[in-house]
Amino acid sequence: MSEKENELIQSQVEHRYGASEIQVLEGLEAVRKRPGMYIGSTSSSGLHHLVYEIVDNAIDEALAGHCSEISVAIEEGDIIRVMDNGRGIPVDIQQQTGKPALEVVFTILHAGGKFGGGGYKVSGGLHGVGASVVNALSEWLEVRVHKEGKIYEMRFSRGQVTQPMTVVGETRLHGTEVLFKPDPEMFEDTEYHYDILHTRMREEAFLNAGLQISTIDRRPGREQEDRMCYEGGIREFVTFVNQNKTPLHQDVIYMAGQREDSMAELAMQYNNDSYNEILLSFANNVHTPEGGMHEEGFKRALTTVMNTYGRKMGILKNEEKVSGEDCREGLTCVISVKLTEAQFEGQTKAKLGNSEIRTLVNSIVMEKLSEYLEENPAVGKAILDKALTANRAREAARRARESIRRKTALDGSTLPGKLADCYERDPSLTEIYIVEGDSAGGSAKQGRDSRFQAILPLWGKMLNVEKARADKVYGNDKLTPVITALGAGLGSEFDVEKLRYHKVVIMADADVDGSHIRTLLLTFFFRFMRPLIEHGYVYAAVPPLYKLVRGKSTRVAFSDGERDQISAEMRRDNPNAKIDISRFKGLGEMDANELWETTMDPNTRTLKRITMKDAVEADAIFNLLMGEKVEPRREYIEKNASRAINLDY
Ligand code: 1YM
Repeated sequence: MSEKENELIQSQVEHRYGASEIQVLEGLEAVRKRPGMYIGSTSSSGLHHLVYEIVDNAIDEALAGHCSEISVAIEEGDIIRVMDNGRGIPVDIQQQTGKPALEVVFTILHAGGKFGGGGYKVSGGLHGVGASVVNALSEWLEVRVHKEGKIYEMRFSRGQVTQPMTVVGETRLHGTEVLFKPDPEMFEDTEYHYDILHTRMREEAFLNAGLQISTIDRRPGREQEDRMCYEGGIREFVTFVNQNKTPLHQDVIYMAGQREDSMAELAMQYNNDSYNEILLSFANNVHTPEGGMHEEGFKRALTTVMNTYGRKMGILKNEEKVSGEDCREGLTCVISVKLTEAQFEGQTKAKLGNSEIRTLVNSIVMEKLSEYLEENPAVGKAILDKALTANRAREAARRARESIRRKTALDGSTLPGKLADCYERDPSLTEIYIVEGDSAGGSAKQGRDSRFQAILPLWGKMLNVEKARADKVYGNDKLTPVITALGAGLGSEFDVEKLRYHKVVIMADADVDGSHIRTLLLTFFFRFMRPLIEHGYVYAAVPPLYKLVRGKSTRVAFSDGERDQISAEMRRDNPNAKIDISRFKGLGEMDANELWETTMDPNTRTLKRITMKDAVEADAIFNLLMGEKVEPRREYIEKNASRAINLDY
């Protein structure tokens, strides 16, 4: 039976159209020629993107109501296995091409869900190009489909079919399994980071209420597993973000609505001990850190509802008003919208442009939030009181700023004494390295190219930004040099046009202290100079971890994997050659030359651009480290003590 069927499939496969074959080759060739165009980059972020592309198809299947479980595993050798319990990718022969749909999905660009389907297609994907791109960039890929009693299997190598679709067994299950090994010829690094996949999958689980997503690391010595399923969806997302904070009210406020083909849901909760605003927005499950129409609709409605309610309840007197910023102080809010044709705009295509969504979100919040506040007057009063306090503090901060400005301390006319500035004046060409510790600062000053690189050493513990209101930050002697050196002010008066450098590089050791300094600075930028991060001006320097010396030749490695690879390369002509491998203990240990070559020379260094997501995470870690809750802090420190190096937060 199955043999006959295989023969049938085989004969149909053999009777391929030359033209479609050529189209496949050209398509996949294009992907291999310019991988960055399809997956953003060939660095670690592109490598992880491959997984999201495959998972997106499984999530679409869940959105269509046919799949309840997805698992993502890293197997030995950094091979990825994604499984779902959906209907299984169609295996029938497609008329236009004469090939099984399964083959088309994995070999033709932009094939995902565009045919044979129908139904509600909300795949957002920044690069939403799907399975064929992953296939083209994999050394090999295997797919198995459990469907209608049979297991169908197909294999590929670098996008080319190596085993046509074959029935390999019988089954009572249904679903799709994809196994692939990213092509080392295509990626700078092929090591997967469990934490990156886990964080992303957790986000997907929050955004798809009730969907169970598991992540598993099966690499020897690093085994771990997380199972995530949130019946409460984005409500639980808010609870998760606020876990180390003290809420102002118990309930997470939830609102949802739909119009025509679009739907929107929001969850929000205010915190008592935080002045910070965290607004996480998503369109078709894609994070939109640059905001857009859904955020605009929310912000406008929130301000209107609060002022109307405040006046009605007599909390706001006469001409008193609260501003949008006042209304969002201490707020954590998640907005998720789904729409058929999402338009992504902005510098990093991370901003939602569809204006109909602004109207939808606005009307949901106007109606549902007013209703909630009417029904829960105690919560309503607490929120309005908080906004009023914010308003008064902002007013006090403004007065404090004015008085300081009169003393010209913060307007950039007096630069900090520790700053070694550069000669170039055009900010788009200059960089500032904020360096932890005086000794590393010394090496950096000697090693830099002073034409365009400025160095600012920082030392000692910084202040607890979370507890400091805007009016206190100004006087702090650790942060003032950063504010003055950047020259763009802070808070609502931060003016990116005045910024003196368009690359702000945080250079700290790859250890616990270094990670604290990074967390502190990122949290500070996130809270008081947010446009700096939104414009992509903040970077983390990535210093090497190892130095390898063989005779006169010296190389450095940035990860354990790279260390092993380089050491093998250095031994290629003589397997017994002696290679001296040492670990850099800190930046302070490198001389000026080493620091320049490994960490500062634009031609050879690695810089990690900090995204809003990194900053939000730094902010969460900061709360954990500085907040009042002892237990989560102890857990975090215990969990991280064993692996002091974590540049991926
Ligand atoms: C582990 C990855 O790809 N699951 C998956 C993909 C599809 C379907 C089900 C599916 C879709 C449809 C009908 C439809 C895809 N099908 C296609 C195409 N998991 C994974 N599960 N039946 C099954 O969209 O109508 C592309 S993806 F195009 F062939 F329909």
